Amino acid sequence: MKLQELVNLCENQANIIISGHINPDGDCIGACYALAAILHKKGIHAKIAMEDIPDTFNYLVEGRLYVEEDQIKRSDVFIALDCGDKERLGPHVPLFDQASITINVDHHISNNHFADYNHVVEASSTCEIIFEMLEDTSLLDKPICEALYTGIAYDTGAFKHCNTTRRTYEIAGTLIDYGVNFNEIINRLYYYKSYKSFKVLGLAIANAKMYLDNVILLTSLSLEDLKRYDCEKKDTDGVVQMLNEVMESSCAVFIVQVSQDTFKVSLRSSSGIDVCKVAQVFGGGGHTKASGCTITGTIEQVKEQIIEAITEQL
Ligand SMILES: [Mn+2]
Repeated sequence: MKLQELVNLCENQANIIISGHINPDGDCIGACYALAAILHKKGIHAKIAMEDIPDTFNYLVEGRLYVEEDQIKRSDVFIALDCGDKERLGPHVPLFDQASITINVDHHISNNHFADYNHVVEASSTCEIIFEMLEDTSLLDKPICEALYTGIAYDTGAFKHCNTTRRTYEIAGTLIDYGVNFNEIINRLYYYKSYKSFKVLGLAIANAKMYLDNVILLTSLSLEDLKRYDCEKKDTDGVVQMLNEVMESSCAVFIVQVSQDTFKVSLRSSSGIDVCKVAQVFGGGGHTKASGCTITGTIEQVKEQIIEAITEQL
């Protein structure tokens, strides 16, 4: 799908909504902001429906097109970005169902083509796909490039995951030509952290244990652990990446408690283990080397089930 096809679908429609997955990440947020700004330049005024955006991405939100959730009442066209299935739209599912035209632009291999128009492509990130949808680069400006760069840098782990291609670097090069402060963005995405999240990371590392003869490195944080450092789930970003840096293990598992009986599980693989398949066992999804899911039960049950699902692959 090229940008013009998307523009044609949006033309003469009153309520155009751009949205992404629950717990929006750098790629999801970057893609939504970039596409909204690009469409704006084409005379299409879309609104972004998104949950609370983590503070890390404040630099993208300031002065950009953004509408408070409760101001969005109707949708005629719904564009889902970086979202593998309809359920991942979370609170925005009703807006999706209401739309007469639905569009799905995504790079998750688990994507189940849930919209009327599905542009699902193998790429580093949804932001990379959006860049490729442009017929030419004349619509780009610094804020759009910052948003696209954020998504690409985020989903490639600052250009180190194996989803990074020659093309990814070429696109990043074009974005840098527009004055993107790549050094500051990568620091914000991957290195700057608050003192409290630094401390909670330390606890997660201290709790980490090997399972299955060094196949899995697993750690967890309970609500109590989070409370101890005045942290929320969002302050634990980066824990699973840190685990994945340990050389001896093949996959990293981070479990964080989000309510009494609900746990969010993040998985990373540095081997042949397909963690997307593991997440799918529990209704989650993602990529072969990075995925996530939500499981209910006790922490011990969650650990056991995840270890069992990984064992299936050995
Ligand atoms: Mn993505």
